[in-house]
Amino acid sequence: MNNLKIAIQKSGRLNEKSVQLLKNCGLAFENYKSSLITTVANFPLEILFLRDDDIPEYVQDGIADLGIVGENIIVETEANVRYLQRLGFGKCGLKIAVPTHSEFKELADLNGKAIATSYPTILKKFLDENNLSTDIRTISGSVEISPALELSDAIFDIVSTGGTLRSNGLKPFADVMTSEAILISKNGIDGNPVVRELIQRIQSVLRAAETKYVVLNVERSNLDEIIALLPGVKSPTIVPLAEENWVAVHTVISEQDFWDKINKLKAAGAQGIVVMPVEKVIM
Ligand code: PRT
Ligand code: ZN
Repeated sequence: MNNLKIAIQKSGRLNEKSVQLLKNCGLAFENYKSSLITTVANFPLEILFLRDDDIPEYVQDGIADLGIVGENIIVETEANVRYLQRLGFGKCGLKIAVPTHSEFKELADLNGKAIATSYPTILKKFLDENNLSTDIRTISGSVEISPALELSDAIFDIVSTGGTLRSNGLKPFADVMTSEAILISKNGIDGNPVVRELIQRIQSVLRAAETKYVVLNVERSNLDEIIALLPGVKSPTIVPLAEENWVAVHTVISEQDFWDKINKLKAAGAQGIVVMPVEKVIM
């Protein structure tokens, strides 16, 4: 049987995190900078390195079985693929932006205007849903300079920090969609044991990323209060310390829970709090 193939971005914003995710899943591979395809040494998988724009269609057509790509590209290409797992990186918004000092106030002000974008399909759907008759100018790059060149009145593009908009004299006007990297597959391979194993590994890595291992010291008399504060933990490990009547509490909690509870833990007598990263969480 041929190995499965997963397509990831060859270079660009999603490349490094995609590679890191697969490596954190215990997959051993190298030479990925110079080749188009590489074989994983310890798992029945090959990795294809492609331009992100090609990934959804390659997966739809079965040239790759799996892919990691931004949701914006999946929606724009209208590829018929399955969403297996949201991956939590490559997060961004797709927004309509207008010149900072322009008169645009409400969506209807876009009627009769021109918007430059590299995402005409997503934009057209949004304009149609809002009954707007706006001219779409499809361009492949440097969308953000088109209003200054009087090629359009507004733009529709990816925004992350907003810095690019600001430095081009633009401001966000309408939020159209949010996006993040997604693990996709072609149809009909859900039951494949290799796919199931890979999804399980990815999920354990994702859970670990939001989980912390916390150790704290507390006097025995305060222990019940501390345990009551630790959310969702069935049985933290309690270890006696050399100093009489003191114990160390070891537990695993989400980073968010930790920040929510830290002050209460200190008020309840927790001392010497140490927080450590977790590598995998198997459920
Ligand atoms: O070569 P290839 O075709 O594979 O890559 P690419 O150049 O088309 O894409 P790349 O690597 O730039 O982005 C890959 C994916 O990352 C995108 O499809 C999105 O899903 C995701 N992503 C997340 C982003 C951003 N954040 C992002 N900020 N993609 C692009 N940007 C650009 C944006 O277009 C704008 O020019 O960054 C600029 C805005 O950033 P801020 O922070 O100034 O707002
Ligand atoms: Zn691209």
